[in-house]
Amino acid sequence: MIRVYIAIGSNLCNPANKARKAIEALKQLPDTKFSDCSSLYRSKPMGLFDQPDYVNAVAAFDTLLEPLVLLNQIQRIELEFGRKHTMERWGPRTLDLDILLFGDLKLNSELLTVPHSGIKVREFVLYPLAEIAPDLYLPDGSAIIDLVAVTDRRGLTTIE
Ligand code: A4P
Ligand code: MG
Repeated sequence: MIRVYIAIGSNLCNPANKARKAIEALKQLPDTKFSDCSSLYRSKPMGLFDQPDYVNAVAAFDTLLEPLVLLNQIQRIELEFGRKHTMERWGPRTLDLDILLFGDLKLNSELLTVPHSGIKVREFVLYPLAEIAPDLYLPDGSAIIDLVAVTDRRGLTTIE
């Protein structure tokens, strides 16, 4: 089994509820065993500022799925949550699921980039990731705690 980390983001239509339901949907993935999930975090929008705050979280799983099959599965869940793929880049979204890490795999293809291109600079990814995997190293050797230490929270707060 390969350890994968998935980022969950939502900022429309009761995002905290969406995030919780997305985690439940991810737990149903075939050939995949849920391991852990971070708290839910409220974060300031990155990119376009004139949009609601986000709710973000990170979940950890062990999977037998191939990377592109996993991508396909999480895109199916996004669509089930009413995600419209015509949406503006960095604009508001009902549910965004991104593969942050797929074991130690480094891949840069048209369909899939892992580690996720934003992983090292997004506070709403690094803090929840460090919560569930404080000893984690990225495939390039950087320690998650070192990345967190140099990353501003930008108002990131945990949700009860
Ligand atoms: N793709 C490539 N690599 C991956 C990967 N590792 N995981 C491809 C998932 N997908 C990956 O994604 C576009 C294409 O990226 C997919 O078809 C897949 O083949 P998308 O989700 O359809 O488009 P998007 O959401 O507009 O792009 P992306 O890159 O997911 O958006 P971002 O960069 O994640 O920005 N602010 C806060 N506070 N919190 C957020 O969660 N999210 C965004 C979305 C903006 N601002 C935010 C947040
Ligand atoms: Mg995405």
